[in-house]
Amino acid sequence: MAKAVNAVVKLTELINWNEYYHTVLATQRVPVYRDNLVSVTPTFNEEINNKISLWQGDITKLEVDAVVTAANNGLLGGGGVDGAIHKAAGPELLEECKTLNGCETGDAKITQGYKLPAKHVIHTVGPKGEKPDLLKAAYENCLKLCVENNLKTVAFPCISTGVYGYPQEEAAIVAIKTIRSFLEENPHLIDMIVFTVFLDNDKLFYEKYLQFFFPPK
Ligand code: AR6
Repeated sequence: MAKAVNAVVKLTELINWNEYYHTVLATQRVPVYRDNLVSVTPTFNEEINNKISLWQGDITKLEVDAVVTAANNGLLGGGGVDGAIHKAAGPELLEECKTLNGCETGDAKITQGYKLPAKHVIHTVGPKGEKPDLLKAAYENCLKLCVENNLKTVAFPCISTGVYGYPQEEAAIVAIKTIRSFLEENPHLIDMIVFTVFLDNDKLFYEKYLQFFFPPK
């Protein structure tokens, strides 16, 4: 039977990065050509690899503690992933956003999830164009909010890579590298981080760089 279009996607339906590598990528592993990514090559860490997932789809469908949205400084709605999240969450989300007094670039704020399957929405504002420090700060501040609010599962979209024009490949590197550092420093604070990709080429970039920053066995 075909799945309903509005079906909620539970985390139990997703596979973690270890499984993804050994099944989906089994016959089509992508070599990483760039050797200037970090001074030290990351090592295999099974616990950390089990805490991340690469998933292609509509983030509004995910049943997680928090979904991250890529908003603008006003936090009053927009297009892209933010438009989709506001549409799916319903008008109460905008009402709560009006009380937040906007958000600085690189910072993040939290609200309820309303009609979304996700309990909360974390609103972050990524940089316009390639500004790695601000993009890194956006990911870090979202994770900080997760920790402060005891949220254990979170899904990120590819922040800044749509309307804000951050080059997709460079943004994937920053996102993955930042999450690897966070999980290494805080191995027990988060249970699952979902890298949610919407576009096919983002999926390829994430497959490529996850292999480098989260090397499987
Ligand atoms: N689920 C997952 N990812 C999505 C979805 C979705 N439903 N829809 C789009 N994406 P963008 P930005 C991907 O433009 O570049 C807004 O108007 C999309 O393919 O949403 O940070 C805000 O109000 C891309 O990979 O965010 C701001 O003004 C990624 O989400 C501005 O856009 C981010 O693209 C923010 O621009």
